[in-house]
Amino acid sequence: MEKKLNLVLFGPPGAGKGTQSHMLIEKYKLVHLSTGDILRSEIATGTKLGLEAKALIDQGLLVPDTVVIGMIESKLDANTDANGFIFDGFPRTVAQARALDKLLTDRATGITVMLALEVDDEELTKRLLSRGKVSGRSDDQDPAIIENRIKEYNNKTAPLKDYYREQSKLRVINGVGSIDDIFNTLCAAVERSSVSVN
Ligand code: B4P
Repeated sequence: MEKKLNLVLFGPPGAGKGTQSHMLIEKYKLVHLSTGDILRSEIATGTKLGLEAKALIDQGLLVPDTVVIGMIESKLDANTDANGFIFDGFPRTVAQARALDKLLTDRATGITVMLALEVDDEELTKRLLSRGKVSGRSDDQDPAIIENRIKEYNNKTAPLKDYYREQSKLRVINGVGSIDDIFNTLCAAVERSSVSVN
């Protein structure tokens, strides 16, 4: 198997996935694949996919699996020379995780580790509402939509921890504290995991 570093950055909405991804890609020279960012760019350019995604995102619901899996596949194929990838906000369902495993196996690689940021609901709501004041993101402004996003996470996404635990790839990281301290903990987990696979 090719020795790429492929990280899944996992956690509830507002756990810090985007924040930490930007620091991790710089340190490990990885390609950042954020399904949330790709969807927001489709919305900004007003594509058909973007319009369909907006209707769901604005209710705090997940976009269909087939849509996000297709987006990830084309990004993998556009970056075949990458040292590895950070999957930020993907996978979010068991179907997405299975599809990702297949896409990577077909390309002679696999997930190195899944880093799961844990943050309590009260702190998540506080962070998202505060980002909503500056980002203009419609899904960050209304406490009822944020509650739906957390519910979607608990129902459809949290079970993925078991999926990666069964593969011995789950690392749980406390996502409350300073951004730099959390980053250092993530890097230590990445380094332990990449030694064990190489
Ligand atoms: P995403 O774009 O993935 O984003 P997110 O869950 O909102 O946030 P993230 O965890 O990245 O938070 P951030 O670092 O920015 O998803 C948006 C929507 O797109 C989803 O609800 C869904 O509808 C759709 N979607 C995306 N991917 C999908 C998929 N695979 N399948 C189906 N649908 C999909 O941090 C949040 C805030 O906290 C920031 O303001 C940050 O500054 C702050 N913060 C970060 N770390 C902190 C810390 N340690 N202390 C204090 N504040 C901190």
